[in-house]
Amino acid sequence: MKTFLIPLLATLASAATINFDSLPSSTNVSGIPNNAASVLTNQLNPEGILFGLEGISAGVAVVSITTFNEISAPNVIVGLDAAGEIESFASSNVYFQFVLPNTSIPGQTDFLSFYAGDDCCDEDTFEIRAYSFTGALLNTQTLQGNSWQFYSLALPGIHRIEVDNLSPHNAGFGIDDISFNTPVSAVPEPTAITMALIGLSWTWWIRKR
Ligand SMILES: [Ca+2]
Ligand SMILES: [Ca+2]
Ligand SMILES: [Ca+2]
Repeated sequence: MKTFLIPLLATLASAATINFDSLPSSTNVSGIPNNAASVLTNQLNPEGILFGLEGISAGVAVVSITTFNEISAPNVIVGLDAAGEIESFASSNVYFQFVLPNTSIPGQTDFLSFYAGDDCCDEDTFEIRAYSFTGALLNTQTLQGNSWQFYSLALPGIHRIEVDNLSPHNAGFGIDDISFNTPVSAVPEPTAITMALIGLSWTWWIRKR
């Protein structure tokens, strides 16, 4: 019974939360991260998430900065620019996208949530945009406040996220506790395409007769 149940359960989508707390971190929040191992690009590929955007962002850095009062301590992530630097005091935009876990096949999820901001000192404003695999804009949310802002989106086909920092570029923000349902392939199944083609040729053949 057990051996039957496990594969069955494994096929159901489950939400994973990434809190970044056991990962190597940097302690600076401007310039090149002071621990190269803190830079994340494809290291969380087994979870189905990649950070950065080609030509725009070299990924994110895991940082430990106590003044942010992390959602989960001690770490949050901050954005990197194209050159791999953190713009003035944790101000770079954050980009990430989903893949089918353990592959480079583009993925999509139907549920995502995370916290953005910091619980300190200033007001932060974000425009958070969600895109489909084909690049269609699925959803835009503007979040603003002095403390951590909670973002949540339940929608089929979420492939890529942009967290656009609209605050003055010294206000600083982190992202923490990213949760999402296990990504599935965003690319149409080759078998589905083949079946559709077979169906079309069959119709054409019947009509020709
Ligand atoms: Ca954390
Ligand atoms: Ca704040
Ligand atoms: Ca801030």
